[in-house]
Order: sequence, then C-alpha cells, then structure tokens
Amino acid sequence: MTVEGGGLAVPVVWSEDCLLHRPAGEVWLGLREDGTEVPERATVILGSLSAAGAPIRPAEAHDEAALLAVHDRALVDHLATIWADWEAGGYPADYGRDRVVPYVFPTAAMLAGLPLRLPAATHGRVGMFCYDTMTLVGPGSWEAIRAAADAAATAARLVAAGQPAAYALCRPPGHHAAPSGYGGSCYLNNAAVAAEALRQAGAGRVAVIDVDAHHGNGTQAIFYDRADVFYASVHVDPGAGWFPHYMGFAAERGRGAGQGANRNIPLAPGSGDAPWLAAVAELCAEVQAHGAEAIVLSLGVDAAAADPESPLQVSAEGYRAAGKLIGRLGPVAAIQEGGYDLASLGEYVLAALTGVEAARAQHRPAQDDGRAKDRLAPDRPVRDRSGQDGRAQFRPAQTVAAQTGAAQTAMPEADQRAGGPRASS
Ligand code: SP5
Ligand code: ZN
Repeated sequence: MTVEGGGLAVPVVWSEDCLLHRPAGEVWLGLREDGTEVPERATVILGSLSAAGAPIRPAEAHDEAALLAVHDRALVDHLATIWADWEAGGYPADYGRDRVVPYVFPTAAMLAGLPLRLPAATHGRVGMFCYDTMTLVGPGSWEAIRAAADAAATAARLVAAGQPAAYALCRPPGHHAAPSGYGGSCYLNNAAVAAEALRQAGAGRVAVIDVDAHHGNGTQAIFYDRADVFYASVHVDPGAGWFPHYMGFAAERGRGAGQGANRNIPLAPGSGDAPWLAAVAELCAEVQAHGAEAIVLSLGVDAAAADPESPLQVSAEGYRAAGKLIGRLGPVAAIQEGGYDLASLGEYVLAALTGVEAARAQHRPAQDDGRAKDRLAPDRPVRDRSGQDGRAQFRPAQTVAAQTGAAQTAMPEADQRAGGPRASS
C-alpha cells in the first residue's frame, strides 16, 4: 500500500447493481420530498476513488446465509418479495403508488400486549418491517440491497485474506437496518454482514466503529447482546432532537453477555473537528482495550460541514485524521454508509481511506507480508465461531499497535442532552 501522494491502493469493492435502487424520494412528515440517498452518490464516490488510482474489484455473490447471520428470515423474505407483491396488487398501476411505503405500524402502543399477526393486505404488512416513512422500495431496490451486502461481505473476505484494508462502496447504506426491521434509508445491515463475516473467518473479536453523523441503531441492535462484536459510534445527539430519536444515548452500553461492548458518544449539533476527533480517539481506545482483531468502519461522511442535513461540521482533514486513528487498530473493512453532499462526497471518502491506508502502512506487522493471502479462500469451510483455528490470521489491536509481531494466545476479556425539533430531524 502506498501513503499519501502516491495514490490510493485500498481495493474498492463495487457492483453496478447498487445503482438500480431508485427510492424516488422519501415521505417526511406526511409529504413526499426529493430524497438525498440517490444513485449519483455512488457514482461520484466511484469517480473520486478511481481518479485516485484505487483498484476496483467486483462484489462477489454470497448466498443468503451471509444475510441470515445478522437478520431474521422474515425481513430478508419481505425485502426480496415486497416489490413484486406491491406491483401484483396494483398499487402502482391502479392507485398511483409508485413506491412501497408503510402507513400502519404495529407499535407496542398499538398492540397493547396482544400478539403480532401477519396482516392479510400487502399495504398493511409493510409497517411490520419498515419503521419509518422515509425508506421506500421500488423496482430495482432488492438487486441493489443484495449487491451492497455482497460488496460488504467481499470487503471482509479481502481483509480476512490479508489485505490491510478494503472498502465496499455500498448503496443503499445499512447501519439503520435492525435484525428484523428497516429504516433510515437502510434495508440490510452491510456493516453487520462484514463484521459477522470477519468473525466467521477467524477473528475472535471484531469492532464496528461508526463515524456516520447518525447513530447506527441497527448495528447496535444486532450486536447488543454479544461480547465478540464491539459497537462504537460517534454521532449527533438524538437527545438534541435528531434521527434515529429513540436510540444512540451514552447510557446504552450493551446487555447480558454484551454488557460493556457498546459505546455511544453523542455530540451536540454543530460540533466540528476537535470534539469529533476526540470522540473518535476515545472510541479507538475502547476498541483497543476490548481486543478487537479486525475493524469494520461504518464510513458515513454526512458529518461533513456541507452535508444537506449538516448535523455536524467535520472537515475532510478531520476524516483523514479519523482514518489514521482507526487504521492503527488493525485491518479495516470500510463500509459506505451515509453522506449526501454530491460536491464533496468523493473528497471526504478519499480522505478517510487515505488516512486508513497511511496508518495501515505504518502499523502493518512484519508477519503480514503476504503469507496470509489465500489462507482463507472463499471455498474454505466456515471457521469455528470461537475463532480458535483462525487466530493466526488476526491479532488484537494492542499487539498490532505495539508491533510485537507475536500472535497473542489469550484474548483479553470484554471491558467489563435535549432540544427542540426546529433545526433538527
Ligand atoms: C444512512 C443515513 O445516513 N441515513 C440517514 C437517515 C436520517 N435521515 C433523516 C432525514 C430527516 C428528514 N430530512 C428532512 C428533509 C427536509 N427537506
Ligand atoms: Zn447518516
């Protein structure tokens, strides 16, 4: 890998199918508006990374086991079939409803303790899975959703095979997708797919570091009870009135076996580089203490100052510095999340990956000299979930940082605000 100035060597995993999802807007507070999660997001990022010399690798097809490792079958089946059912039901042709959108939500407040039933009507069923009105499904959505998850799994495989870092240009994004629900412009949780793939490839412990401007409620929910995948996020404070409103608070630290393996740092809206980077550094310290052997970076760049929602005010230099902090921790599978300012998106993603690459070049341990390549070919059997036989592949962050070059034999144990809605969403 090269350092700054020499072009980007991080492989960019991509599928043209990610362009097939055209949500055609979002329903916000009862009105359909132009959405910001548009196909052009992916094309500008691809253009920027290609211009920097990054190799583009195709997303490899994975079977649905990769999805079912982190999602309920009911959600996967819903997403795979809802457009066909919607079309067959005449919603576009007869009612002018050109996208799938929910209108009744079986909340705890509605059910009042009664069991959840599968509604007979297609339009009644959508709210069982889609928890907001902003996350529409159209004709090519499933192909793109599937391709994004494949890209994430491919990036994880490249890292497991010895790449110091890999990046999946996922669209649609994923970090708001929960075990059995979707929302926030996300359908399947690409970062969770990557984290689970790294675990199954032999990483004993994995950390997801989420720098998207919003809390990744879906990723948190997927791993909340698990000690083997640490979730760490810096985001605009939901307590100050921001999406996802119900989750992302500092008191959420994990549950049961996962107690201590979740860390949220909410920031005040308008926070810039200094507080944001201090938070990233704090998350990195926790991830290192947890003993993560591989990192999934949920790379949302909607903390950019020019982002249309602009909840935070982080510069491209800030993202590069964050990439450097994170790249020191271990091998990185970076997954595209949000980021909506088409003019600066490419620059921000490139900055973050440049930082990751620079740190990986400095901190790559001597034994990672290429011998690791092909050790985890895709047709090899899935490794034992304990990570026992994959241990040589990954080492805990503190070992990498110390550059001792020795594989660790014992993993460390897991470490045992409010405002009005005026300017926020
Ligand atoms: C992946 C990701 O970044 N998802 C973002 C989901 C949060 N979107 C909140 C959008 C709030 C509504 N936008 C208001 C538009 C006003 N014209
Ligand atoms: Zn976001």
